[in-house]
Parts: sequence; structure tokens; C-alpha cells
Amino acid sequence: MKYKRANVNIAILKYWGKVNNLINLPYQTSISVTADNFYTLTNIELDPKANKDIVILDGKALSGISFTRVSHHLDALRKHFKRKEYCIVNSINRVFIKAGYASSASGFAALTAAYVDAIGAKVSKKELSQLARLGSGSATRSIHGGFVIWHRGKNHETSFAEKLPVKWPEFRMLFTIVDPSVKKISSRVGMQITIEKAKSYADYVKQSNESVEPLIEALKNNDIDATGRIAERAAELMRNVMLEAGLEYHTPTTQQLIQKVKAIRSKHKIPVYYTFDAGPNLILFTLEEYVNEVIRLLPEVEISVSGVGGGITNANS
Ligand code: 2P0
Repeated sequence: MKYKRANVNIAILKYWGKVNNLINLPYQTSISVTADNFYTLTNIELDPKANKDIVILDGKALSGISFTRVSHHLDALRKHFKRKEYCIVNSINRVFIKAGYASSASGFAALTAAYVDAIGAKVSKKELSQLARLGSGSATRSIHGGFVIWHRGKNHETSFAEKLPVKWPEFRMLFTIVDPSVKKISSRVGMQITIEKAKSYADYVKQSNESVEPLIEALKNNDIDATGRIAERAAELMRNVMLEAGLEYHTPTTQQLIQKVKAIRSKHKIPVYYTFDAGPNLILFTLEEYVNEVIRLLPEVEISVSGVGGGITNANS
């Protein structure tokens, strides 16, 4: 079967909050790195005779909320392209599900690309990123490979992702498994709670957006220390507003691991930095030459290493 492949991405500068829930218009411009080892494969066939979509994920038909989210996104794509046919969707997730890493970025990016392919439409990557955004905010960035900026924009047309002019093949992500249990509050709901309850949310947005230019500069210079410092600050600023809103995604183990990462940096002079999303796991940023040493210094945690990955591609399975 022919698939569209989309890789997961990890935000270095985070997206956490929507100006508009219908089109996932974010408050923050975010910047991510696409990973090369976790991805979703999706094939779509149009079924002109069907009266609803069928969605098969890893061999099982989806139902409930998961199905509805996919079907709503297909509705949005049908509306955009003025098409009527329902779809048979076949997806395979090669993501770190057991670790609780979300797959909505790669999932909705692959879904969008597969739909566009199924109807034979020709769209630019910019437009593909706008369309993927309608399914999930972080999917906007998974259309592209390498280091990617998602401009927050002011409306559907101006909120899109593009690849940054950065070449950094030595950059590595270390995905840790701190707690494999699935997170309790989805990002979608968590963002809404944060906007409603965190008093310093407006300040957070301002500070986050002020990091855009320094981060682009650090990435262009392949400066791991500047990149890492901005990444840690961005994650901690996001966590501060989450905590203000009563949302705690970390476990004590997460906090212990953060201290260990800082100690490895100061005692061993290894440039290794952390980030996290809406969950207990840390993703570490470092360079290829330090990977084995970092793994050796963190024997208590399971780690999966990823390099920098590409954007949407064709794949067979
Ligand atoms: C990000 N996260 O920038 C941030 C950091 C989690 C923390 O984007 O509602 O699955 O589908 O737009 O994209 C996770 O939220 O949320 C996310 P929706 P999404 O990667």
C-alpha cells in the first residue's frame, strides 16, 4: 500500500493556547525540530458509495472521540476542496505511544497529505501546513523537515509553517520514558484551562514571542548552548502558566531527571538541555558526539535517540 509519511516534531519554542479554537490559530509563533524515527503512515481511498468515513489505525477501526476528530478534519478538507466523497483511511503509527508521546502532529499531517493525494489536488507545502493546522496545531509543523517555524498569523491565510534555513545534521533528540501512562488532561483542554485561569498568560505570550528571533539566530549558528538555554526557558515559561492554572504534568521523577540533566551539564561539561510537552517525559537536546555519554550517565531511564528528520514523503509498507 502507498502511504504518506509524516514525522513527529518537538517544539523548541512552544505553542500553548489558541486565539481561535475552530482553526487552531495560536497565540505564539513556535519553532520545532522534526524527528527522523517516529512517524505516522497514512493511506486514503475515496469511497463515493459510502455514507461515512472509515478510519483504521494499526489494524483497528477507530470509534468514539478519536474517530470523530479524524472525521471532522476530513469534513474540513472536503469543504475546502468542495468534495463530497467519504474516505477509507488506513494509518500506521510508528510513534513512541507506550511512552505517552502524542501522535497528533504526525497523525494529522499524514492525514492531510494523504487526503490531498487521494483527490489529486496540487497544493504547496505552505498550503498543506495551513490545512494540517485545522486538524491539530502541532501538525502544522510536521509538514516540513529540519527546523521549522510556525508563524502564528492573524487568520487562516497567515498562520502557516515553513522550513528555516538551518543545516545542523549533528543535532540529536533523546526521548526519555519517565512515565508511560497516558496523560490525564489533553493538550487541547489544558490550553483552554491555562488561558482561562493563568493570570500571567498575556505576559507569557509576550515573552515567548520575544524568543523567536534569538532562537532563529542560535539555530542558524548551530549554537547548542544558546538553543538549549532558550528551549529550557520556553518549556519552563509554559510550565509556569500551566501551574498557575492548576495543571501539573510532571511527576517527581521528571523533576529529578531535570536536576540530573543540569548536573551532567555543569559537572561533565556536556551540552545537554531538556524540554517537555504536556506530560512527564523529557526530550533532551544535544549533539551526536555526546549521545553515548549522556545515555551512560542516565542509566535509570529508557532513552530513544532521534536525528533530524524530513518533511512529508511517500512511503510503502
Ligand atoms: C507544541 N504542544 O508546541 C506544544 C507544546 C504540547 C506542548 O502542540 O489542540 O496536539 O491539536 O492543536 O498540537 C500539543 O498540542 O493540540 C502541542 P491541538 P496539539 O508542540
